[in-house]
Amino acid sequence: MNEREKAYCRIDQWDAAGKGHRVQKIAIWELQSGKFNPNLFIGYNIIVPPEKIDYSATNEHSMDTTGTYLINRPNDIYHILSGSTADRLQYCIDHNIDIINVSLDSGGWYNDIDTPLKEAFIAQGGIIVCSAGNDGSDGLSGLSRDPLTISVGAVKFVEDRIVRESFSSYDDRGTDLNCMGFDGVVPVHKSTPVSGTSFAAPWVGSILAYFRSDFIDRNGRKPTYQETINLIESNCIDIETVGYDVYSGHGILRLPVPTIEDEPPEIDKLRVTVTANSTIANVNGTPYNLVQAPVIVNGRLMLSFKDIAEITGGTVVSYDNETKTAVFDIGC
Ligand SMILES: [Ca+2]
Ligand SMILES: [Ca+2]
Repeated sequence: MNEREKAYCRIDQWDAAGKGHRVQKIAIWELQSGKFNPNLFIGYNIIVPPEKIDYSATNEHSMDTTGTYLINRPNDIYHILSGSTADRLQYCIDHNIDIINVSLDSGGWYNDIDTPLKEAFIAQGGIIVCSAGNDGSDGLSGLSRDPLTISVGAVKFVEDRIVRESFSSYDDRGTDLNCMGFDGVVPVHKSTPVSGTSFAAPWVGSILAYFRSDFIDRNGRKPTYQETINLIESNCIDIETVGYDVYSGHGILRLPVPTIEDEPPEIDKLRVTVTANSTIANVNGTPYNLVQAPVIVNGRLMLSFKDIAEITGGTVVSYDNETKTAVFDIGC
């Protein structure tokens, strides 16, 4: 199981070619009451807030969503979100999250999402992937209907054919549904398939992680929202009626065949100039405001750890004043 879907989407070819393997940060956004048993995912990079951990949970939606990502993207970092919608978006902005996955429940639960924070997340290159819903006929709702989210319906293999799942909600406005992903796949922590657009969304999100990782290798930066949309539109296999349609959007998202000329070009070096006692630095020709002016110690120019982390695209996650320990996420 899963091999056929991976082969169809050319994930096996990209893995063999070593393409798209730059680590992406993926946030799993589910209901606050969702449980998570991290013991089912030992060896993977999963960050779970303490209030979400429930060791008795064995079959919860957030774990199936995460386990579906791990089929294709075992080396990415997964953040299980909690708190208010504003808390979650701020967390994703602060931690430079690449992809937010909303599989439970896109329809109706998150209508109160904070619009300026959502736009700030998208403006820094983040993408929100949503399940279309399993109502079958009444159109997308909630976050899935949001024009800025990537809304995903479900297809599956039936013998040698790919068919749309009859429960997969379609798009009564003709503008919201972006593409289709596979459900009926087996998450890494289970032995039976999971079905629903909840698991088609992580399938598409994991393919977007390959695309986005490869884009960063080529361009030295994250793709913008529009560049991600362009990647989706130019890499979907059209199904149902010709062209965009309300049942399947642009079609099934699939990676292109990797070719020799896909060798990533060398990324430009980061050139940083700093001056003692000045908070103005120069990063690749552009003025940059430092948190703290560099000072000369024993004849050497010392730049603060926080500034080094942030110039290279990272963020300082925490600092323990007692043990003098800093934790930072390195950027791309
Ligand atoms: Ca949408
Ligand atoms: Ca079509």
